[in-house]
Amino acid sequence: MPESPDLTEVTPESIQGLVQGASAQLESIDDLESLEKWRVEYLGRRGRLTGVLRGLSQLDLEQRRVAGALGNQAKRQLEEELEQRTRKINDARLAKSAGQDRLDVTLPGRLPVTGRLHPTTQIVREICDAFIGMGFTVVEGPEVEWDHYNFEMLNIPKGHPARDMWNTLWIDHRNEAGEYPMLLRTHTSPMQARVMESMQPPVRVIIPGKCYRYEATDATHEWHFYQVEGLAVDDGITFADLKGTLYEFAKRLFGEDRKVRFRCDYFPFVEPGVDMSIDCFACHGEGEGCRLCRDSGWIEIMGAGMVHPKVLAGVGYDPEKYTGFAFGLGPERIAMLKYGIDDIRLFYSNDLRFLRQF
Ligand code: FA5
Repeated sequence: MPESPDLTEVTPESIQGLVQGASAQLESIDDLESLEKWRVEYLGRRGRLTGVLRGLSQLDLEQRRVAGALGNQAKRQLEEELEQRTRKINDARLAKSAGQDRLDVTLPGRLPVTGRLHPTTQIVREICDAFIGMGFTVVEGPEVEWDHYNFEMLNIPKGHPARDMWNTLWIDHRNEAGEYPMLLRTHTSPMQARVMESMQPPVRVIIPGKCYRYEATDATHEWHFYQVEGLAVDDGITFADLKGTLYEFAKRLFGEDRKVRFRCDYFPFVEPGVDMSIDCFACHGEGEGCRLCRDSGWIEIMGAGMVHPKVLAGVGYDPEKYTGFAFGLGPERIAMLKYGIDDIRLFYSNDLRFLRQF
């Protein structure tokens, strides 16, 4: 607590002495906390100089006049010195922290880590865009499917040898007849029947989605992979429409000067059935030891055909009136061709070094 002033000592000299002592003390202060203590001691409500000024009233008139003027001048001086000292301490603090946390505005910025679309998603979208541009609509369907749609509606009854074309993962659930009616769909073709059951021609849809097969994996086979199915049904659709549409697709995805080749193939739900190949864009049929086409000059990219009349009849369409074409392709295999990826297992092994390249 500051001492009370002894008013018998309030002389010009004592005021000057008080100011000198206060100034000297102020000079040695270099933190804000001590500065506040100093302010309270001299200039606070009960501070030493404030006490002197308050006590002046007890002096006689002449003494009061002289001491009063000196006292007020002392107060102004100390307040000014306090302000200067405060500024000095603040500047020093700022300079110190600027030195410690120096901000180098010339450093290059740090990019935030952003995610990206999986390469399969990218290629599926690219494939869909090519068909959307030709008037197709995207439809999706269930991955857990009934035997009814995966096989029977596609002209593959129970016991049909063609079931062996699709090694199936069955759901562990028996019906009353002791059969397993549910499975993980082995292809996107079951959506053909589902779509046709839900609408009347004209039909023009593509169905991207995941499929599952009970298969050993190797460089070109995964046990889960994507397919993109296509279906067009209307009055008067011919094999020429199938060829034209798929030729246009090949050009949109692999370049204007692509050639396509159709060869007979068998799928129970199309008649005639074909596989479609594109000419090898790596060696143009002239390579020796070509990784892509194995020197055949052709790369197979999908199965296709004219929708079987039994499939049309099965969903209640009149096969005498309507015809259509369907196709099914594997996007991972397309991405492998397009980007030179030599092992399909890379897509789903979650190696960021692979995924970051797309
Ligand atoms: C089918 O699945 C037929 N549903 C395609 C079809 C649709 C034919 C409509 C006619 C009309 P396939 O089993 O060949 O056909 O498979 C089609 C494509 O799926 C293949 O060309 C391949 O790209 C891809 N595929 C098949 N099995 C695998 C697998 N294990 N791993 C990766 N991709 C596969």
